[in-house]
Amino acid sequence: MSTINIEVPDIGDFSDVPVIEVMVKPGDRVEADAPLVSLESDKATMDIPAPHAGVIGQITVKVGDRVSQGSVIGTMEVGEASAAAPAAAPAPASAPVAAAVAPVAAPVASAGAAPATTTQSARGDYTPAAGAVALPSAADIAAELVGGKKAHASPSMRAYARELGVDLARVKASGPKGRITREDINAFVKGALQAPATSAPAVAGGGSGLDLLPWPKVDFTKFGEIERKPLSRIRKLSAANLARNWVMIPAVTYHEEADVTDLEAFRQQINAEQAKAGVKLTMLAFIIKAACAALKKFPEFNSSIDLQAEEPALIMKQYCHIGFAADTPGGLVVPVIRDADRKGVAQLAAECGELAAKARDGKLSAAEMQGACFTISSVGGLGGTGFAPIINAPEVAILGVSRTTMKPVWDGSTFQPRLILPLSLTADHRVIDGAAATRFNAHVAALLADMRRVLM
Ligand code: CAO
Repeated sequence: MSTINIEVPDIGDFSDVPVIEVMVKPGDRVEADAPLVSLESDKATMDIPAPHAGVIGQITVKVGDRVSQGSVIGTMEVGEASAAAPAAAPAPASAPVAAAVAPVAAPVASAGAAPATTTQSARGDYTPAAGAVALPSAADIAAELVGGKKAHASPSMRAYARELGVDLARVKASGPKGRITREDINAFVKGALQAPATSAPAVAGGGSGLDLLPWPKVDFTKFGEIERKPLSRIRKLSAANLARNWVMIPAVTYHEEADVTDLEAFRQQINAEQAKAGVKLTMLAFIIKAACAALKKFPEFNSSIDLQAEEPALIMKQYCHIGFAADTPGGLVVPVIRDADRKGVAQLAAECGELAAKARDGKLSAAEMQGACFTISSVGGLGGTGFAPIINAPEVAILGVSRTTMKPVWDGSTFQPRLILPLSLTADHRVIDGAAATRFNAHVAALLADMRRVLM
């Protein structure tokens, strides 16, 4: 064993740089390149790495001292072999992290591709060729720029945070000048682990979680008068479900048009004939009927994906329960019609009416909103030319229906006025490819154009 001086390596054009953090103490055993001390100039933050593996003898600098290349910051005990070899050429300081806002622009573009290096393996260099540089994550930078919060942390702390998937913008700093220390990150992780499972994800980035910005906090009273209204129970529940479904399902929406001229004429004729009997066939009931037939023909649309099982699988359902979105004063709910495939259009229309009324009165039971295989969201009574509905997980598709309009359709020799119903099918791309979705849509359109096909 021998004692060597720990010197500040080549730190580029910087000199007289203040020490902002001392990360080791006498007696600590460190690996080669482990960060010992952090420096921060007005342009950059950098770590001074251990030149060898060994035991720290003493640290002769403290926070606030200024150092330049060659300054001795302490001593360490190292093995004979390592002392003899490259002591004269200590590893360079780890990559500087831009402290000012402007130079951050370049790392934003490359941060996603930068390897998530641990502090121990980081052999920092000023040249990009070194590869393992401790760049801030996109989330760190974005949060700092957009949220106005600048996380003060050394490269090693950024690397440590990245290793744990911690968003530094959310960590409370306790170090000098508002710096984030290892203890701060540990405390944040501990807090996140102890938080209830329902709280927002505490960690982000690292390729596993969602590297999302924090929700903007705005004092709206600065801009004018406001009124604060509590969210209804339905809105709170559906907000959480919709947000999950929106971010977790790789969904694509496919648009189609159905010529419902003949169907609408038939519907009106039956309604006129049976008005006295109180029968009212609705467009929604016909669409449910057509959807059931299409689900039979394309069974993957009547499935759910089970990714939690040891062996991920598709659950193919042998039943056909259809949900339909109902607008209520409290918010959106989705009553479910059981075994819709076994019911006639009149019965479907009647059940839809009853369930929608119950929904509006807030009287739907939980069972009446469970078990749907496929959902239909019709805004046709209100308007719309097309929209992208959000899949109601664990279903794999949803059909959006907008308002029928009379359109000129070319029949080969002349334009004919035809009643056209816009269909918007959103499908989970993990289960349903674009070709299958388009076939499904086209089939539903063909059924609605001629409901006799449902019998086939
Ligand atoms: N195009 C044109 N008109 C349509 C239509 C369409 N696609 N669908 C229905 N209509 C007309 C009907 O003809 C009816 O008019 P008349 O009373 O003159 O006959 C009127 O709209 C109401 O139709 P309806 O009684 O058949 O009701 P519905 O089946 O359209 O709707 C329900 C029932 C529960 C779906 C509806 O009340 C509702 O809540 N819709 C909103 C759903 C929603 O919010 N979806 C979005 C969810 S995602 O945010």
